[in-house]
Amino acid sequence: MPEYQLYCFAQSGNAYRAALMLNLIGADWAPVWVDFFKGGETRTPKYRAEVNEMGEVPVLVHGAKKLSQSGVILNYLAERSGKFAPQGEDERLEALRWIIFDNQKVNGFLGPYRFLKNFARPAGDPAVMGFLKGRIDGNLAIVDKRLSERAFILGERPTIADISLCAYLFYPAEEFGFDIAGTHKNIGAWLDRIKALPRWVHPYELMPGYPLKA
Ligand SMILES: N[C@@H](CCC(=O)N[C@@H](CS)C(=O)NCC(=O)O)C(=O)O
Repeated sequence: MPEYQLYCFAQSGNAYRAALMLNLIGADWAPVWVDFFKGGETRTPKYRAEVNEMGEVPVLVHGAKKLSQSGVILNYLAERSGKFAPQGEDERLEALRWIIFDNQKVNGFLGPYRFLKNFARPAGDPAVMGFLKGRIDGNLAIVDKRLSERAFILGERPTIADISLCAYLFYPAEEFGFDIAGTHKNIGAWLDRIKALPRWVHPYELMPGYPLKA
């Protein structure tokens, strides 16, 4: 049995953060596929009782520990492995600041936007999509500006803040209907730097469940 198990599915950028971290640190891990789309597994009483009361992926199992919230998982793995870890109090707080900003305002809007455009039937109401797109544009501009002055979110080396923020950004542009890397040159160059890290793998290859079965 691998040391870590990760409840996840290929289309989840939130889960990708944890899967990517596990891979980048060279952990011994295996995915546990969650049937989110067809089976509605995260909404079942069984999942909520046995896996995660919040009804979400990712969930990381490590021995007796069961952790959810990708930010918590990233912190746990960084502390255990010493890899991609912020150093010292100032960096730890700075990483946490960007992870919360990401969860709420960057991928926190991108995830639902992509879901409503690409997976939901009927697709999202135009007024809702317009609201989300406005928030996405404003917040991606903040990240792009940050990356105009440094190679990675905290400075010259990658940390868990980068692994959090890239959550949805490697998925195909067609799934959003706009090309983030193409229109934000600093984000594009930063994604290339993350892609160049040893053991980087695309979300659709790293986690099970792609393509979706009809
Ligand atoms: N802030 C959470 C977000 C997790 C999340 O929303 N995961 C989605 C999948 S991408 C989910 O499981 N949603 C189930 C639901 O909301 O019913 C994290 O970073 O782990």
